[in-house]
This record gives sequence, structure tokens and C-alpha cells, in this order.
Amino acid sequence: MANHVDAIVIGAGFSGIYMTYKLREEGFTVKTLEKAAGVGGVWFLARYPGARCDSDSIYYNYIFSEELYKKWSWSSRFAAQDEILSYLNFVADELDVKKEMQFNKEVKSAIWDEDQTKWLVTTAQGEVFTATYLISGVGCLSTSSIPNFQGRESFKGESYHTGNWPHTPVDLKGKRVGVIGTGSSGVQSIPVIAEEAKEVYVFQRTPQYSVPTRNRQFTEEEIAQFKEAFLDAREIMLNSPSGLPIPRSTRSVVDTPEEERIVILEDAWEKGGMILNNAFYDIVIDPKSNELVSEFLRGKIREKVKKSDVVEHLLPYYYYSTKRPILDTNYHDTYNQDHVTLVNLRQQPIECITENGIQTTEKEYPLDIIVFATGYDAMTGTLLKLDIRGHNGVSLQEKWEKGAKVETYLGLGLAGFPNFFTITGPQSPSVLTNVPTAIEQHVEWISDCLNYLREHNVKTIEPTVEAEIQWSKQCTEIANGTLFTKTESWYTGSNIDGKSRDFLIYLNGLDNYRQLCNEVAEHGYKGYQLQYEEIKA
Ligand code: NA7
Repeated sequence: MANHVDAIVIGAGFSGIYMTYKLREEGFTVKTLEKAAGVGGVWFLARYPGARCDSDSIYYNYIFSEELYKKWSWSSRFAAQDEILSYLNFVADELDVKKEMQFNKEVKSAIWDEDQTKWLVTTAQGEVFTATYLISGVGCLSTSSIPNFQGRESFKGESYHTGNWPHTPVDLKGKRVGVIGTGSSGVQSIPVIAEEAKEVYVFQRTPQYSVPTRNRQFTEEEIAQFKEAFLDAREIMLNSPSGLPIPRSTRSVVDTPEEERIVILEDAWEKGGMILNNAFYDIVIDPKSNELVSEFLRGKIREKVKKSDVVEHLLPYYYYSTKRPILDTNYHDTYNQDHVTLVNLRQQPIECITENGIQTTEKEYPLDIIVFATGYDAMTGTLLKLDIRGHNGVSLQEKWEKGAKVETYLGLGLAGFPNFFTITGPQSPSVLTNVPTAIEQHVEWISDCLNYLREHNVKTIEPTVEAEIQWSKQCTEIANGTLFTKTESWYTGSNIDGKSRDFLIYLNGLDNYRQLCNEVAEHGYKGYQLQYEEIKA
């Protein structure tokens, strides 16, 4: 059949690029369908001012190939969106995978054909493809969310979501810009927007902790050193909880004497990046430990913000790091500028959007541009947008939305959905690690699995319901032993109206997760049911 392949991969971001390459190299036929016009996934879309990675760039890349690693040189410590997009194009060209990819092809539905044991995949453009295996590389932060503000359509100015920023430059010069949201995207974009705009109004619901990015250009000597140290760094990354070359910390905040603790925190603050977040093991476990770090960070905000009537509104009181930790460049300092106004939505909630701007319960803020930095329908949002149907035509929506809760096995597979795999799926550790390292683990596990199926004449594979329940229970129990579940965030689904509250991330680290996945494979795919081909005599 002309349009039949062994595997269809959905998405051409970090996941899709490597999955496509890996399967092709293993001798499978593969087609990758991407709704955007090019590779990059979320890095193709999230082009907002100041968009930057918050993992150190030298680790925010593929590490499966030393040769590939050494061919690319990052310009700075934390790469900006355009450089990451260039990197992903470089990799896709080096691996020559674009020929397996079709762009501007939005997958609309994927239906399991029981009789023919294959997936029927239909695009928005009306094409139908079939595949033995379906692999999702759609990402876990790829469906942007704009809350249902009344009157949004009536706004006469321009409006953009940070996660879906136009490819043509947005002219901010001389404009009155309102930014709703102070997560990573808001915190990264607000200082850059303030450099150009005439007036900036930040509509803040929850103040944020933030640690300096301390971005800087690399020297040639440094780049040479990184490349020299690659193999050693990779070894640690593959065995660390975060996928970064940072071993598991054994230090408790509360048990570290105050003087020593302050030295560690100040040192981490000066070095910037995710060092502080990884300096102790119990920041998100012990409320007392958390408060010590939180208060340290509140102290930094008090030092930075000079306006006494503004600073009190910028002090966060949720458990630090239970929302995604934020790195910034001059975020809090931006509020010292006279053309930047903080609007505290806890005191004056947004009533509606008018044709002129944003109306809070206190006043109307006239604006030329509204930036929605309001985040994503994370973990499940993009998967649920696709009409994926497994056995008996049962859809993922029915399985997850109408069921009591979202359940997966290892974040890699779903009971009732044969030959379907999810890269960075819900209940995997990916989004709380260095994502490319987590993606490599998933891709390699899936590829090994497909090889096993081929070698053992297995027709279909899918998790058992018991394995799925067990895994989901384990993820929930681990999360309940932390402070993460005590905070409203996209981690818990609370940022989306009507979404069920689940903590959909495996929190015991990429190192433990890797081991568990290996054990599953070593035991003949324990927790899965396998249906074998009938061997003709
Ligand atoms: P986030 O981290 O989900 O931040 C969204 C922000 O938008 C956050 O400050 C929210 O406040 C705010 N928000 C959401 N809904 C509303 C409403 N209805 N009214 C006012 N404010 C609202 O998304 P980002 O894009 O910044 O970051 C997502 C991830 O992408 C990030 O972690 C990186 O991994 C990359 P809240 O805190 O909920 O009160």
C-alpha cells in the first residue's frame, strides 16, 4: 500500500527528529507528520521576545552521538529560541531526516483498525496514511492556553500568545503593551518588551521566585573544553536524576548549618541557572527547608525592587519550585522603571477585555497590544486534541476525560491503545528534567521495543490495565510525598478550567526511571500484553 509505513511519528521537534532517525537506521519505514512548516516543535512556535532555554545550552542537545555533539557550538550559556531552532535544523539536516518528514500536515485523527492491526491516520488536509505503530512526539507544553476572558474578541489592538508568536516581527516601539501572566514566558519577555514599549502593564496573578540566568557568551576555549569533557559529562547525565551532569544532592537545607547554607545559596545565586534548584535534595519535600530557600529568594526581590509600594506585590508565598522554577534576566529590576506598572490581579481581577484594553475591577487599562503569557494545557492538552481511538473505537478523550483520572504505563503507553507509544507522555519524568536527555531515553526504549517485536513476531503490544493502574498509583504516591501537589500550577492541571487535578509527572528522577524501563524490557516487556503473529506452516 502506497501510504503504509512501519511507523508514523507525530511531530518534528526534539522527539520526532531523533525518533525518525533512530527507526530509519534500524530498518523501519517511517513517516513523520508535522503541522508546522518546519522542524522545531515548540521552538518553532514560541518566538516571543526573550524566549530562551533554561537548561545550560551545552546540555540542552542530543548526546547520543559524540560526532554530532562536536559538530555544533553554542554561542552562549543559555541559548535563545532562534539558536535552538537553528540547532534543530542543523541536526535534522545532518541526520538527513527531513526526507521522512511532511510539514504542514496536521494530524486530525488516528484510528486503530482492529482487523488489519494498523493505525489509520488522517490529516487536516484530508490525506490518509496507515502504519503498524503510532508514536506521539507532540510534546508536553505545546498547546497554548488563553483563559476565557470575556470580550477578548472585541479588542481592537493586536494580541499574541507567547507560545504562538508571529514569525514576522512585532513592532513594540512606542506601544502600550499589557502582559497577562508571570510564568517563565512572562518573566523572560517582560524585560525585553520594556526595552521597546512606551508603557508596559504587567497583569500578575501570582508573584514569582526567580534566579538569575547569568547568560554570557562562550569563548572558543570554553567550547573546546566542553567538547573535550563530553564523554564524562554524558556519563553523569545518563545516570543523574535531572539528566544534567549534576549528581543527586544528599544535602538537606534544614540540616545544613545556617552559615554554610547561606554560602551555598549565595554561591548558587551568583552562578545562576538551575544550580540553586539542585543544591539540596529536600527543597520540594520539607516545608521548613522550602521556607528557608523561599525566604532567601524573597530577600533578593526586596533588594532588587526599589519602589517600596511595588515590592510587596512581587513577593511570592507559595512553596518555591513547586511551580516551574524560573530563570530571569533583569526581571524584578524592570519594575524600577517608571513606564512599567504592576497590576496585582489578586486585588483587582480582570473583569473583561474591552475594545480598548483590559478592564479590571478598578479601572480600564488602554492598550495597543495584549500579550497572553498564560501558559499551556500541559501534559495531556495536545494528545487530547488529536482524535486517537484504540480498541472498539474508544477515544483517548473517553479514556481520560470521562474516566476518573489520566492513567498511562510508564508515560510510554496506554491500555486499550495497541502499538501506540508516547514520547514525553504524561507520568514520565521528562518535563521536570533536562528534556532532550529524557527524550533520548524514550526514543531509544521505543526503538528497542520495536526491534524486539520484529524479532519475536509480535503483532501487537499494549500495557495491561493492571500495570497502568499500578504505575499511575505509584506516580501519585510519589507526588503526594512532596510539596508539588500543594500548589496551583500547570503541573497539577489547575491552570486549565475544568481540567481534572492530577500530578502527571514521575518524580523519582530520570536515573530511577531509566532503570525501571530497562527492567520492563529485560523481563520481556513486563506489564504489557503481547499478541503474536500466527506462524504459517
Ligand atoms: P505558566 O508557567 O503556566 O505561566 C502562566 C502565567 O499566566 C502564570 O503567571 C499564571 O498565573 C497566569 N495566568 C494563567 N491564567 C490566568 C488568568 N486567567 N488570569 C491571570 N493570569 C493567568 O506558562 P509559561 O508559558 O510562562 O511557561 C510554561 C513553560 O514553558 C515553562 O515552565 C517552561 O517550561 C516553558 P498563576 O501562576 O496561575 O496564578
